[in-house]
Amino acid sequence: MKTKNASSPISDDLKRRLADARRVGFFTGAGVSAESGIPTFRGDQGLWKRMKPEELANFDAFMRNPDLVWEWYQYRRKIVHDAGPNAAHRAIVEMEALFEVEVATQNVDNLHRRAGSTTVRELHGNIERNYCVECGTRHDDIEIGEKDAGAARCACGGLIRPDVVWFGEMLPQSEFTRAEDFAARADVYFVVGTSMVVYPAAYIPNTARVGGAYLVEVNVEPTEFSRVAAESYFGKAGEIMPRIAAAAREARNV
Ligand code: BJW
Ligand code: ZN
Repeated sequence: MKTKNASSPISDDLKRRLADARRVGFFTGAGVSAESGIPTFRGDQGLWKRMKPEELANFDAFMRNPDLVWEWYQYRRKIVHDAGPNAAHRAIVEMEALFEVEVATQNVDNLHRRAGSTTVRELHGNIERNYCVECGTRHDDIEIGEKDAGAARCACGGLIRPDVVWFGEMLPQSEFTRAEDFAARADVYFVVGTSMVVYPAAYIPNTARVGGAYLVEVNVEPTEFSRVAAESYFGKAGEIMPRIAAAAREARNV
C-alpha cells in the first residue's frame, strides 16, 4: 500500500498503468456524493450517527413502521432531487473519452447517470424508483417531499416501497454479475468514497484484484481496503478525481 494526501501528485506508477489501460472501473459509495450535499451513512457526518442502520434499512422495519421509514426516504429523495453531480462524478464521465469505463455504484442517488456516465451498475437500487410490496406495480411518479402524508399506497392497497436494497435482501442479480464481469477484466480499478463494510458489494473490488487490476483508493480517510489497494489518495473525491482525470489525459497524450 502506498498512501498519498490530497496534495500529493498522481504517481508515476498510476500514470504508467493508465497509459497502458484499456478498461477502467469505478466502484463508488456515498463519499463520492458527499460534496453534492448528500450525507454519507456512517461516520461523524453520517445519516446513521443517531440511528442504527438496521432500524430503517430493512424490510421488517418498514412493515413495522412504514410511515417512519417512508418519511426518511422522502427526506432523502428531496435532498437527492435538489442536489446535482459534483466534480468527482464529472471526472469519471471524462474518463469515457480515454477508456472503456464502467461505474459500479452502491449509491441510490442516480448522480452518476445525471452527470453523464453511460454504463452504471446500481448495486443497491435507485431511490427515485418505487414499487408495491403486494402486486409489484411500479410507482416512479411519487411526489417528492410530501410531508406527513404517511407511507404511500398502491391502488391494490399494498404499501409502496423504494426500489433499494435493504439489509438481508438480494442485490439485483444482473447488476451484480455485470459489475463482477467488468471488474474481473479491468486494468485499473478505482474505489471511491466507500467504507467498504457492506457485502456482497464490497467483494467486487476484490474480483478486480484477482483479475490483475491495479487498485486505487480515493477516500478522506483510511479504510480496511487501504491495506489492499496499490495506492490510496486521502482527500476529497471532488478534488482528487479531477486530478486523476487530468493525469489520465496526460498519460494518453490527449
Ligand atoms: C469521502 C468523502 C469525500 C466521505 N470524498 N470520500 C459478508 C460479511 C459480513 C456481512 C455480510 C456478508 N454478506 C452479507 C452480509 C450482511 C449485510 C452486510 O454487509 N452487513 C455488514 C454491514 C455487516 N449485507 C446484506 O444484507 C446485503 N444483502 C445480502 O447479503 O443478501 C444476501 C442475503 C439474503 C438473505 C439473508 C441473508 C443474506 C444487502 C446490503 C444492502 C445495503 N443497503 C444500504 C441501504 C440502501 C438503501 C438506502 O440508501 O437507504 O446501502 S446500507 C448502506 O451502506 C447503503 C450503502 O450503499 C452501503 C455502503 O455504504 P457506503 O457507500 O460505503 O457509505 P459509508 O457512509 O459507509 O462510507 C462513506 C465513505 O466515504 C467513508 O469511508 C468516508 O470516509 C468517505 N467519504 N466524504 C471521498 N468527500
Ligand atoms: Zn399494488
